[in-house]
Amino acid sequence: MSLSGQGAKKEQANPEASADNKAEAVTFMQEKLPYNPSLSFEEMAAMAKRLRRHIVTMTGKAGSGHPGGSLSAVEIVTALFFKILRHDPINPRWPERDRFILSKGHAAPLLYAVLAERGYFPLEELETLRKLNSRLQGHADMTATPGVEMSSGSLGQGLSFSIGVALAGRLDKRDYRAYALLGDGECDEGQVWEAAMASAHYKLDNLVAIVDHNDQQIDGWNCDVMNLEPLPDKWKAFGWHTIEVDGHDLLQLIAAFEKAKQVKVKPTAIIAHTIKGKGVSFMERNLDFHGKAPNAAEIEKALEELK
Ligand SMILES: Cc1ncc(C[n+]2csc(CCOP(=O)(O)OP(=O)(O)O)c2C)c(N)n1
Ligand SMILES: [Mg+2]
Repeated sequence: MSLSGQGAKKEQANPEASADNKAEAVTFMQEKLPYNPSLSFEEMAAMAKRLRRHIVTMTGKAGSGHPGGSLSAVEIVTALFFKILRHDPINPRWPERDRFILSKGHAAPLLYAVLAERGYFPLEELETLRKLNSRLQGHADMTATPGVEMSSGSLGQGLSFSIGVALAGRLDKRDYRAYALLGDGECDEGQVWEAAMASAHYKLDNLVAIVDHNDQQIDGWNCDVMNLEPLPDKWKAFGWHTIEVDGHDLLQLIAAFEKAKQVKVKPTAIIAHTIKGKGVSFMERNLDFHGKAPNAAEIEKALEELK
């Protein structure tokens, strides 16, 4: 899809807002952004903490949103956006960019936090989460927000979308890679397994699926709602190269992403063992915070822990 095509569509929907947003974003980027920050391990760990603070404050300010499943995948996106992805915030639709597809779309606060920190739009915009006319709605909109590759939120679809992206790269003879982040509860969806089968069939070695395996979903533990185990064996049986990591260990994640680049003729699944609500003691493994924002006292306590 051409960039101009997308922009034109957006301008048709709301010409004024679109023009304003574009001007603001470009000015900001040109003035303030480093093109390619090369963070040390310590700086990446600090960045992960900053992302957690953003998730807490933006959902708190919005009074709604999904902190638990956003917090569990913080290290995954930190490793991707600050070490692995080939991308350019100044040119979000660069045809050669690697694609990050957030299939578990309710973790939009996480995506917005990392996009803002990486320079796709101003950090101050995070405060507009879920507000009228904001580009940062409860579930991301690829036609509105720079850096968003897919409008997601209806679970189960992101891997199928990523297959299209990966096949298009092959047809266009481009060497970009596609990374899809799925929830483990999301893997209850049959469409995930149709996509898993198709990815192996088409030998998509430019495709990586990361499963945020926090063992919980909207209202229960996976083992009670729908037993997924043995999850890594299932991906293997579907023809994927499969790697298990501690999903909060940046070094393990980076090593897994690098290993995936070497794997030929099959896609790679990274099963990242995580904790829902990670980093905030009273949110960890607490399903109340799957889809509920922290109140003022909780925000204060969380930010104290995330200093
Ligand atoms: C097709 C579809 N069904 C139901 C929902 C409602 N829903 C939102 S989040 C969620 C639970 C997802 O669990 P998981 O994938 O494990 O996410 P995480 O634990 O990372 O938050 C559900 C059922 C949805 N968004 N889409
Ligand atoms: Mg889960």
